[in-house]
Amino acid sequence: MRIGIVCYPTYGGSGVLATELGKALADKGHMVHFITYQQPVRLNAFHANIYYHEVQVPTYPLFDFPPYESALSSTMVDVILNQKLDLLHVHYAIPHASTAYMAKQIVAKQGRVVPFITTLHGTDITLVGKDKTYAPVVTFSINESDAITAVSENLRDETYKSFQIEKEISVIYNFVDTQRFSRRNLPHFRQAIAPNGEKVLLHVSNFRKVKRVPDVVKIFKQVRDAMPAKLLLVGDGPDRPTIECLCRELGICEDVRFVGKQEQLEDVMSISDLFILPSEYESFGLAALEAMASQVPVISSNAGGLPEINIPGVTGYMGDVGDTDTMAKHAIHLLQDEALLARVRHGAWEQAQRFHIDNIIPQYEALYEQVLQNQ
Ligand code: GMT
Repeated sequence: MRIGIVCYPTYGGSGVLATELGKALADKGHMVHFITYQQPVRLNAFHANIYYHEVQVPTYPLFDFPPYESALSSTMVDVILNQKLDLLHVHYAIPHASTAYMAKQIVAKQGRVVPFITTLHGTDITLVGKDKTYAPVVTFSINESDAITAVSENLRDETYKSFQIEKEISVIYNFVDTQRFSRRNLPHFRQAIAPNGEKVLLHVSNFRKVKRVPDVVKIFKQVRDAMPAKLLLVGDGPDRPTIECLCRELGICEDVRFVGKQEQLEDVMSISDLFILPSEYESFGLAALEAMASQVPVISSNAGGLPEINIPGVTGYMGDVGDTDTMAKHAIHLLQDEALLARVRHGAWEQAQRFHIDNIIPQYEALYEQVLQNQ
């Protein structure tokens, strides 16, 4: 198939998932055309079946807000017509579903029928999409999609609760490339981070409010009071100054390392003992799944879709949102019991195999086939 993929190219779960999906589809022989405003972060190697079309947004002094949606729809039209796309798959509803709808209408005038599939990822529904300003367009464009998918049962249910959706939403879970995310022995790296045999706790995110990164720091403080430990914070974002202040207040700066946005996430995961994700909401928690594949147990909140992947006592433990005491207690208990830790590490790894890329990609392919047959 000739597939157009539209996503946010930045450091974030939906863009990562969309890019990994495109790469996997290309490996299976499909022609994949990424349509984004910059090179997606994980699109970092040449592939004969992958094409990249950059959305250019011309500016003009009249525009306080350059019309990105118009530029995106026009680029979609151009790629559909010139690359003879069979379908579009857009990730994150805002504004990708409405721009796909517009492109579909335009090419229809030229006799081309090109369906579009919308994948809902989380905040497009639970935070931004619900905002009254966007809700009518989001509802309309989701309903106009030829197929809709959500990355967890929780997100599907939240979507039905928040919007008047008249169509079926299929759940297709996030996936992980277990070859890439498999634990490797990296003694030099581990030694550099934890020179005295300290336990290594890890958090990866875009440091937005919804991630509750200050809770990660509070959990870490309790763990560090109980045993020698280091905290690695991967990513960056608006909450960073608050997090730095909290580390200073708690007097733990020398044991907390901000390592920025990392390409080689699999290496960081390979030297970690626990992954911490205390989010306010998480439709799925792709980074937690990547940690599990790397045999890193997960201490998380029980928000959103997290209970669909993090199984207490099997892959890690959970606590209520904001209950840092419970999450810290679980972390300490797990790190102090070597036998339990080994069992949970294995449980995490086993759970990740359920979400193996080879199990999930055929679900998207089957959906594409079905959508094309329905035209
Ligand atoms: O987590 C983020 O803030 C990034 C966000 C995105 O859309 O880029 O991630 C969402 O999509 C991921 C991939 O499907 C999910 O694994 C994340 O759980 C989800 N984030 C939230 O729901 C907060």
